[in-house]
Amino acid sequence: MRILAPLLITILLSSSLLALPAYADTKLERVVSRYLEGVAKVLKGKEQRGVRKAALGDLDNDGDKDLVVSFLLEGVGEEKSWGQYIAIFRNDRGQYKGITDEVVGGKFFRYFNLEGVLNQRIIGITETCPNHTPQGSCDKPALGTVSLTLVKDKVVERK
Ligand SMILES: [Ca+2]
Repeated sequence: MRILAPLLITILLSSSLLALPAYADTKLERVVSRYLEGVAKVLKGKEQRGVRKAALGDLDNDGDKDLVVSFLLEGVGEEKSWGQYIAIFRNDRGQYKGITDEVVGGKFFRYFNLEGVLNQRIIGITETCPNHTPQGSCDKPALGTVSLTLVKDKVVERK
C-alpha cells in the first residue's frame, strides 16, 4: 500500500476528485496499478516506489476529468537506467481506462515533474543537466516547461 499513498494524497490535494466515493478510489488505484505494471513488464523495468504522481483534468474536452499519472521505472533500455513516463486514463462516464503512455524523462534525457492539467494540457516542469551528466545529479539544472496534449489518444509534446 505504500506505493498508493502518494497517488491518493496527490489526488486529494487536487480539488477535483471530491465527487468520487471512497470505494472508487480503491478501484481507480487498482486500474492505475494494473496499467503501470503492464508498462513496466513491456519495458522490463521496475517501478520506483513513492514517486508516483497524479493529476486530474479534462484532456479530451468532453467535460469530465481524466487522470494523468507520472511514474518512474528503473532498469529500462539498453543502458538499464531509469526512465520517467506518464500514463493517461480516460474518464468514460466515471470509469477510468488506461489508453496510452509516453516517456517524458530519463537519466540521459531530463527530469520531469508533473505539475497538473490546465486547459487540456498536461504541464510538466523539467530539469536538464548539461552535456552527458546524468539527470538529477547536477547542481544547477536548466529549468523548463513542457506542455503535452492528447491527440487521437496519443501524447504529443509541445514546446
Ligand atoms: Ca475528459
